Amino acid sequence: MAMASGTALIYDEEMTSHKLLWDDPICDIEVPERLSASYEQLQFYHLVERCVHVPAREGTEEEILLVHSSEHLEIAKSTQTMDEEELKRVSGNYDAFFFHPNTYRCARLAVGATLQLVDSVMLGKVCNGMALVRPPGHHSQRNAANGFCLFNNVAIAAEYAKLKYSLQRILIVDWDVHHGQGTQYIFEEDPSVLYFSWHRYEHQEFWPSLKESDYDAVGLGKGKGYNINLPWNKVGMGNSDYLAAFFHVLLPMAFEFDPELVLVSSGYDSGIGDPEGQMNATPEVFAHLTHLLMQLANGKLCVILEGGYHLKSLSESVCMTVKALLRDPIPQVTGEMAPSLSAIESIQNVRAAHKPYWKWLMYEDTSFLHNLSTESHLPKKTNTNPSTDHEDKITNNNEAAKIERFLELHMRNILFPVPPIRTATTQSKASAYLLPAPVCVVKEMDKNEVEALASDFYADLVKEDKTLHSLGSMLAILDKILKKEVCNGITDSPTASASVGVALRYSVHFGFQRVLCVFVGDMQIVPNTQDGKVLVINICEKEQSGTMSSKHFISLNWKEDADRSDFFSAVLGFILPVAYSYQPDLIVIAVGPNRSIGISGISLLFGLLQGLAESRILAVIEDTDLNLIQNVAKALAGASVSHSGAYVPPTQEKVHKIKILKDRLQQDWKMLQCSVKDGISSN
Ligand code: X5A
Ligand code: ZN
Repeated sequence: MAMASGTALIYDEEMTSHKLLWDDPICDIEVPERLSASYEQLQFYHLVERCVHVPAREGTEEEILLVHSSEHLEIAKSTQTMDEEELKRVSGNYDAFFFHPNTYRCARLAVGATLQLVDSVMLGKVCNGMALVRPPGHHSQRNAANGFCLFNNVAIAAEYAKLKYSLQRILIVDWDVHHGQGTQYIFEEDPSVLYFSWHRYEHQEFWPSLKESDYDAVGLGKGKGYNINLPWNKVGMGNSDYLAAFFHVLLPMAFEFDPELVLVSSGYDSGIGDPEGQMNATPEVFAHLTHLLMQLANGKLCVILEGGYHLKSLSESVCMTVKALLRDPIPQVTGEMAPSLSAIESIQNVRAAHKPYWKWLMYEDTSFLHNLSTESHLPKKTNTNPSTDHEDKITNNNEAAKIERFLELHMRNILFPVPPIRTATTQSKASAYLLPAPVCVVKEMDKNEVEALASDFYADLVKEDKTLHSLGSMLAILDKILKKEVCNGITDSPTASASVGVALRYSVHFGFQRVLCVFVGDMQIVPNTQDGKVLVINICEKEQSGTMSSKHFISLNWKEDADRSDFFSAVLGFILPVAYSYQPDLIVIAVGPNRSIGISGISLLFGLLQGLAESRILAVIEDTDLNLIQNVAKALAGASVSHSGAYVPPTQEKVHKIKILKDRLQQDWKMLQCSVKDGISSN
């Protein structure tokens, strides 16, 4: 089957007909405008027309019964002909749910829309996609509606995909701010579905206030280890907390699990401004979360709407998600890149709870940490100055309007035009024609142009004519990246380190403040004189002498055995956190000879790092291995790369090496932090 491309979008206006018919201060946030506002914002950014429109359909009774009891189905069905009084009475049987005469029809459309998305992805009609649905699903249980949810759309989709496509491993990522306890109950004994949820918890104070939402609920029976709960014990979690959760909990597990399909229970009540979540994450972080998940399951990713109650925050976050699905370069994530102490505590605890079940955690020194920075033993704050519901509503509305204005400005600040060309190379090499089709060939600079542009930068570096010659290709591509005519590019050079040295000087001279430079293989690295403006990560086999090592020069001695790819854990647990801490505005990756890292590791590195620096990556290759060059070009051009089976957990020795580096660097590169044991003060 040809490599699937394209992004599906499913939206059916009929799902806006489900609405609350009476006064209910708990349910009145789940409004039809959640759907229409999201869709209108997608139209505003011209994202709708770039997606493949897939129609919704009704889920069949048989499909609903994959997860739910026939009693539950029959009750739901019976509400279609009820009058308001009866609807209110039936709704009262559940915790936070309302029926409308068209609710049953909408819920069946929500199920069907989700299954249409799964079919489109599994049949290769598209690579990924998003379904905008109402009512949401993740609180719904076998026999009960709950928390605005009637049928569990995502859980039904997982059972459906297992059955119809014989899938053996499905990952569900639930980034809604509430715990999808419904989904947890449905799969808690099922090792074929890995369920990850983070959620506002506040030591069980926050709805649904369940003991089983805590980090120690790891699954039951055969499903032990396949339920991951990351409880947030404080409000105000932000971009770096969410990214840290991905780096240090979800992603290593997900790569070890190696799913064949990823489903996202995509609630945006975990975003800034949401009245339920009270969190701080800004819309662009959802583009990053999406991008990170796109590296799994050969890119097969289905995003299904759950919660999200601040209309502006919701709709901008939906747009950022779809932008990432479409493989547009994504905005840099804003804010201080350091997880909060409370987030680190939660991350540490869930890692400790899962240590028995995951090979990658085997040698990590994880230990539980209880209530170090929390006041959980104090009684819940009582309202000393009681204000009326009415006053509360006014304060909340003011707050919501403030966030709305903030987001209007924020999005204008971070969004940028997408360069017309994605990946560039030059004709310098016969192999150019062997590169994948979307790579665009640009003209290299001649000797005079090179001299005029960069003679100040290479005099001491370029000792050989062949190096000078290769600069014509490198500079042509770099220049187009800097001028935002292309996103990324690939060039070969007989002396990559000298070429990279010139590239770094040229970029800094051009005005770039933070260039991340990754060397893979044995290379004579040009000393970094651009203090702080370049961060070098050197992945080599040879042990480097300690003299060069500093916060801006990190040497990672890593050698894979012939058939191993244990480099994955270094990328996820070390390189990625350092890169996100640094927030580069350009990335240069040099791949040289004697590289001890396999092609799948290198592809993963390119895939993941594209989430940074607005996707500005220059690849300089000093290796004539055509397979390598093609794979790097493919990754840069945005093809999803299969890492299936490539993940191998690291040895004790490797884990120890990373730990030493982490301990040394986590004060400087704070996204490395995943435990509070040493080096972090607890205030
Ligand atoms: C889907 C979702 C929230 C229910 C909150 C009830 N439900 N207090 O976000
Ligand atoms: Zn929610």
